[in-house]
Amino acid sequence: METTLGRKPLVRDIDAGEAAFFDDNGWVKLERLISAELAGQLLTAAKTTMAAAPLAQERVGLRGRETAKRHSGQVTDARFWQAYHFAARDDRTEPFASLVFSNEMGKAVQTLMGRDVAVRYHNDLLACKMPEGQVGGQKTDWHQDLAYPFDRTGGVSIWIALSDVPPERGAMRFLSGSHREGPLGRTHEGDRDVLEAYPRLAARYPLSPPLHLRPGDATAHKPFVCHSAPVNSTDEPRFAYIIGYFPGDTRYTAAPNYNFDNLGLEFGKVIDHPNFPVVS
Ligand SMILES: O=C(O)CCC(=O)C(=O)O
Repeated sequence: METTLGRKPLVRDIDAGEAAFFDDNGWVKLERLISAELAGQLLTAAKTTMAAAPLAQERVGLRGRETAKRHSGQVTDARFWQAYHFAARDDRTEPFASLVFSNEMGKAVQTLMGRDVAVRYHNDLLACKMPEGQVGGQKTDWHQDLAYPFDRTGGVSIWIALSDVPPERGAMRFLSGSHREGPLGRTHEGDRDVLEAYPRLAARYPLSPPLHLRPGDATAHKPFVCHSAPVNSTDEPRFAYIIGYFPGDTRYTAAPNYNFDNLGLEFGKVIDHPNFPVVS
């Protein structure tokens, strides 16, 4: 696919130091993963897309991911951000689609996965954390990314700053190394977040430093690393684009999930469906 950026690489390579840091800590900051120019184009497209879409009346928290499909084409109130799903997969909006399905992104993710397996697209999401007090302006609770019908871990989430994201605009924090705990439950869907449910985590794993992400900077994280984000205490929205990938040999557990139900996937078989294309 061509973009207005022509044939320039859309995503830079991941170096060995970054891959090793990711493996140890469960997250890594990737400066200038994409160019500031591409981030600017994505920001313009994000603003246009979200301004044109109605705000769904129903609030959709993490629990509400199951209902997110009904909100396709709408902005949803996910409490800790305003969300717009699948700008790349369903709308094929550029330059989202070119970036998400690019071989270069696939290669970068494969380096982070550290396995010689195909990389499959999982999802893409615009996550606009609004200033505190507005719809979608709450803090992101401490959680792991657990709600998927995968028989294995090994996925990678790429979180790209489209606008300037200093710590006080809601940059993510991680408990470095906490991915080694394994699954700690879907605690963010109860009354307590994962840190409240497992207070020992705070003593066991160092809190990542406050991050300042400039447009085009990104973080990558593993599904089991505990992560959160503070409220956006500035008066500008925080625009992030989150893209998920999973290992191509992942088998289907048939756990209910709006994004996988009713696709004809078979329990125990490799997830192989046009909604989850191999990108590398
Ligand atoms: O952007 C945030 O506030 C949190 C993002 C997150 O939880 C994720 O990408 O898994």
